Amino acid sequence: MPRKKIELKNTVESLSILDANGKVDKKLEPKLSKDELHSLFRGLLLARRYDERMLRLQRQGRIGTYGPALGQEAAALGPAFAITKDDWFVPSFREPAGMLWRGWPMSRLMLWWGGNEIGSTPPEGMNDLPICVPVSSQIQYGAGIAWGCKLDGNKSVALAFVGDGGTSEGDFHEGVNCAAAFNLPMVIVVQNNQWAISLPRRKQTASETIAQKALAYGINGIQADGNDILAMVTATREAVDRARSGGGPTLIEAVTYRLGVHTTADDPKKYRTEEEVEAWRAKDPIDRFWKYIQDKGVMDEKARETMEAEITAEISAAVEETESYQSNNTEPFHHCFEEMTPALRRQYSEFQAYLSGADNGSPKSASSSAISQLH
Ligand SMILES: Cc1ncc(C[n+]2csc(CCOP(=O)(O)OP(=O)(O)O)c2C)c(N)n1
Ligand SMILES: [Mg+2]
Repeated sequence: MPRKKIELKNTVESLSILDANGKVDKKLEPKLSKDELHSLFRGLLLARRYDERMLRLQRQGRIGTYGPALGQEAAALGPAFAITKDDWFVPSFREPAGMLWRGWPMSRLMLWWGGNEIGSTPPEGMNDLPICVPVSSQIQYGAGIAWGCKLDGNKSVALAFVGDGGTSEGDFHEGVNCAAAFNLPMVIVVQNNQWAISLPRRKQTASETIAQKALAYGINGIQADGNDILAMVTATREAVDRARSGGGPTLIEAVTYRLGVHTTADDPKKYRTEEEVEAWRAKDPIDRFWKYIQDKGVMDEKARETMEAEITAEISAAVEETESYQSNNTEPFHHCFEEMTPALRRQYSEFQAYLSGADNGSPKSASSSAISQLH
């Protein structure tokens, strides 16, 4: 038996199209119309300004905990852009850019972060799952949905997101292995933002890249610059085409960085340096795309000012809508099951008795503003 190199049929590449200075690699530049470039920029900016506003709302005590996605906008928006309405969008918690793109009302995302179940209701007609915090559960959901799509023969693809930390979970392995073994129409985007709370990427896995894990599963993998929206659109388009035409799943490692706190309950100064953050700030996904679209004549400073003003107004209207939402405190009972289970029905009537004060506990108002109810 000779000793020889095993040639694997799948490959792992790395892809970068727009560099940190906004300079494009002409050979790799995807074909996008001016309208598409304009709306992609708006999607990035909307997500950035939403994120900034959410952080302020939290600091003012007007929402609960918030997990910012600052710096990761392109890694979420590029993939969302590359799928259709009939494809499935399975987010974790750092994809507001993708969710807003898919039509989630901003006020609903705000309600979610305020702890209200209404925030888990997907936009009408969209195949979307809500924000989901259990790390790596998204890969199980995505594989299950992709399996359903394959059995139905409906040509839809499931796009699921997970973090670098999530790749160490059993759920990740089971989900990707299932998708690979059953050749399911699934695209897995790992947002490698270099940290899992305080654990750095280098301690997360001994693998040189996360993308190469694809090889062991027998699927294609690609490492894309996650701060380069053109690379993310291209990588996802290729993966979606492959999945839709029966070529199975793809693992996309989006190399990005969490510029902000893990959540508002975290202080990153305790575990990482300001120099590291600054080095990544120089690779900001929005700044480089802005240079690119200016060079292409898509937008100028004046058009951006108008866009900024529109976005500010849109966000303020969403805050107002969120804060005027009248909670009746019973949403969690209605949003888990199509029909309440007997145990839940019993708890529901006990809770109603509590709200009316009939149980001799502390009577509570059932109709103050949404935000005050959400803590
Ligand atoms: C199953 C599970 N275990 C632990 C947690 C607590 N937790 C929330 S986020 C997080 C780190 C996740 O890191 P990563 O996957 O890199 O995603 P990131 O937060 O960087 O986006 C942990 C441990 C959780 N939400 N779910
Ligand atoms: Mg991470």
